[in-house]
Amino acid sequence: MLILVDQDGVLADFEHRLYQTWQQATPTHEHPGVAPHERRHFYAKDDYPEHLRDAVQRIYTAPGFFRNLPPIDGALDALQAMLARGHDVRICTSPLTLYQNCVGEKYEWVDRHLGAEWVARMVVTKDKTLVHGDILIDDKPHVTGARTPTWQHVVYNQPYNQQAPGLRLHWGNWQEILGTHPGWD
Ligand code: DGP
Ligand code: MG
Repeated sequence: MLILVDQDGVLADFEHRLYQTWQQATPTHEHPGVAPHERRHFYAKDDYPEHLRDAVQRIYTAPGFFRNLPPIDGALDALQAMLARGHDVRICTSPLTLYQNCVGEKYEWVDRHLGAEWVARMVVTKDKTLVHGDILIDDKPHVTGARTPTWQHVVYNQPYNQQAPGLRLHWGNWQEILGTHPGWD
């Protein structure tokens, strides 16, 4: 199978780093920040009051934010295990429109945590429906674009996508969930 795996919120822990940076940078009497388990909207900004959204954006667009995201537990081992099982695995990620720091740092992140072989496996696009695949593992509840996708979206489980229907995968159950797919063996 050709398995597309999203980066932010699936491999790299955007949410914890954002919360941690907010807490370090902002006096808690103004706003304590939205803890990862309290996040309800896919876009972090939408979980904050309107007057604080620019401040949230400044955090994730700042130099070093994407470079320093911690890997989500189990994610890197899972990628290697999928590859070892004979699947073709690609990292399929959407850059911020404010791309200046995000794009290069996403590549740096993959190089640092997975190595050059995986840098060559990156597909960076705003529209994931234009990418072929059998499965897309992604934390976005509804992945849409210009075409009907060839892949089946398997939702990576996060507090902000609980409304999404269908199979829910995380790095503790991924073999079980993908094992139900006809192309797995
Ligand atoms: P992906 O994980 O490939 O679906 O990309 C989603 C991107 O959106 C990722 O870089 C994280 C980013 N993101 C998270 N919260 C916000 C937000 O509030 N506004 C914007 N523009 N992007 C956000
Ligand atoms: Mg994501």
